[in-house]
Amino acid sequence: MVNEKCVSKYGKELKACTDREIYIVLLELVKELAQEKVSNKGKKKVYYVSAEFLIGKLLSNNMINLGIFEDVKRELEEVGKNICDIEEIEPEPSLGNGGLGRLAACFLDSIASLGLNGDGIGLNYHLGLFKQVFQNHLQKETANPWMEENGWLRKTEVSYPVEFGDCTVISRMYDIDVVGYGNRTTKLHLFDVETADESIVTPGGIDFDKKDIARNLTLFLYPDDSDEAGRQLRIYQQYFMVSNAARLIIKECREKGSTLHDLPDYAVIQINDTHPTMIIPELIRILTKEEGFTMDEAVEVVSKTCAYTNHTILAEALEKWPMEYLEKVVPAIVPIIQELDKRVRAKVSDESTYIIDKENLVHMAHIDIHYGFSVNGVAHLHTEILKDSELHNFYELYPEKFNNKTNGITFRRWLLHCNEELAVYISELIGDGYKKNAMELEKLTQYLDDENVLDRLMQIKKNNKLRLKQYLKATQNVDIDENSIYDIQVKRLHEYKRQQMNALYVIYKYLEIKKGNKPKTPITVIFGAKAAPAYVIAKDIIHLILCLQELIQNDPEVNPYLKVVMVENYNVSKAAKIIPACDISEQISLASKEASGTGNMKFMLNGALTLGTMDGANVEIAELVGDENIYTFGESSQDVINHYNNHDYRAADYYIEDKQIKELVDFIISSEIMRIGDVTTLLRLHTELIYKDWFMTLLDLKDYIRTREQMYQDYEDKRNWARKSLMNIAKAGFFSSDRTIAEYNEDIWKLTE
Ligand code: 26V
Repeated sequence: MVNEKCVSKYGKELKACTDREIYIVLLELVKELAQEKVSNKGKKKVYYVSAEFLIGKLLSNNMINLGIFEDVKRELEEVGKNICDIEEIEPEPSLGNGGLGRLAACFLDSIASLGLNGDGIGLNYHLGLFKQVFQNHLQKETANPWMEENGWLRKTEVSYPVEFGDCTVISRMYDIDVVGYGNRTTKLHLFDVETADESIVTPGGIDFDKKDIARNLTLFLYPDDSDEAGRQLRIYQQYFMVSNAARLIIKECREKGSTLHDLPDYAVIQINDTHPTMIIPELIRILTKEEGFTMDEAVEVVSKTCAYTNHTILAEALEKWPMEYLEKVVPAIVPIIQELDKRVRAKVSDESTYIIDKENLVHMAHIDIHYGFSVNGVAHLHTEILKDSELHNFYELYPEKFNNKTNGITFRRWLLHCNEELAVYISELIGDGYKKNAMELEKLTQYLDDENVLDRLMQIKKNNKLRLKQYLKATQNVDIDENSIYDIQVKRLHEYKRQQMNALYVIYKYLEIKKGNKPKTPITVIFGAKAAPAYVIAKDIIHLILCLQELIQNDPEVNPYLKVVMVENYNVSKAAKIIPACDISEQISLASKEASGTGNMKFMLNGALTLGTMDGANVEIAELVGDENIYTFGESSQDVINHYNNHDYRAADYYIEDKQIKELVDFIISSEIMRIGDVTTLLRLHTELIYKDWFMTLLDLKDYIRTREQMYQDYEDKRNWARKSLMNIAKAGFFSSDRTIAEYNEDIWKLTE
């Protein structure tokens, strides 16, 4: 199959082709095959509108879903080529930041795999999220160009003018085919401006003229918003996305025979977090200004079409835009937003639910909740917190709108592709059925006491650890020991995720080893995280971790027993190499703060044991695997919420009253670390931890250390550890995004065919 293509494209046999040539041939082959697949052409369609789609590399995943991966791999092997080398050629699209964007990508895979009628709509950021490099133990951001002449994007005929207050730009839609597992596809529509210009970015950095909208609009995901121009640019981006989305949706529905008065029979719009919220006033604007609707009619139709997903309770992440920004950037929808606010005021007395507040800030989530028909959280606990506290006043108004959809992940990418050896072995044990029906993984529980199976499982883990070791050697020139415990925390950097608590544990262990208390099995602590460019404390935490990495690396007394590795530029491709190799999955957010987490599910599916707080989906993992197969610690979400309400957490009390805590925190400014790192940065972090510590690191530190120590001790009983690992794999079926999407469809979208 591949050989023929090589001959016809390059006039030479597969074995004579370079890896790049093979990559291009495979890309074209997959694109052809994808186009032959059918999309669901049902009457009603879901439009998943999202500022992020963290799709990752597509080649191998698409080949798996097309059912040609094995054949291609074999054909390459026969002439001495390796599919992994070909995979390395593909650039990773960097169209997302973290969980929210990766979730959107998993959802597209599941929508296609379940044969549902649904497309994604987003933006085509030329430089995506920044690329992270480490310099002098600090994060530095550079541009991350990922588009190539030969790529997945297909230019379409679709193009619209988008009017802002001070300019009009012309859009262009590009499509990526999303291949499902089976014979269906859907599309990811990415809008771009024709005038985007990468040359306005400073070489080697991420600075650009934030006011040159026609050129900068689709350059970066999350441009720095620490100044006014940056914040306004986000509004330009968001409106550009939803204006195009609204046009496309109306066009498609009309083509199918909709009068638009029956729009909810043809379309359901899932608003992924608040970034696409302006689609509500924009649709109302179009219907009233161009389609002859009365305001009442337009409001009713749009409210029955839009559904909102909330992904965070962090106050600083809930978008509120100053009215004056909207007046400048998107004046056309301002009267609509004012009208929507007026209608809320006419029927509701509770000021906390108003759209426009006393300071003239527009609360985007409030638009979604009043004028959408569904509000969902992303894990059971998260939804309960929304109902009980964060959105309680809205819940009282509209209890029927609230529902939970616990997140999921696609097993095609996060097991079949990233851990082929395990997937093949699972098939050997329980057949292939689990690939379509993930709940069949439960059949693995019959092997819980089968020593051969447990040994094989540990051997597969070891092989994955070896592969990661080789990868880190090749990419970062670090040596890790495949016989050590791989203890891993990879996710965006945020204080609530508490990478700093993990770092304090590393300090603890370092000091213990210095005292002569050596661990039985050496420990490798792996971090991977990007910090938002303007988030100072997050960058300080990266600095501390990089300093610890160096300190330990250069200390011969400690380095045989402990190693710290911070993986540079953590992304989807790196995740696929890291996760299968993990023994211990760090999910240590401050309880109540992590809406769900999805990394926790990926690690579990690949046989890692969770060390976590009772937060987000960890709670559901704990319920599924049982107490003996997970390690939980820390105060409960209710306790934490009480601390916030009572203002009774003072980090300084923990620091002053507990000698051990003081010793660990003070090590941040010890001469050992200060010699390696930057004094100002380290002092700032030290002060922050003692006098602010908004996310209560010190609250759970002792319990964390205790639980982590227990885990290392339990690791020594290899068989029992393997048993726990098997139990985690067996119970992971619930977290398939196929299940999540089936629930969205059942309860919210109600697609008829
Ligand atoms: C965004 C930002 C942006 C500016 C800086 C501070 C900040 C803090 C948090 C956020 C979160 C944005 C929403 C988000 O990504 N939520 C994640 O969604 C995942 C999918 O539902 C979920 O698994 C994660 O728990 C949740 O954090």
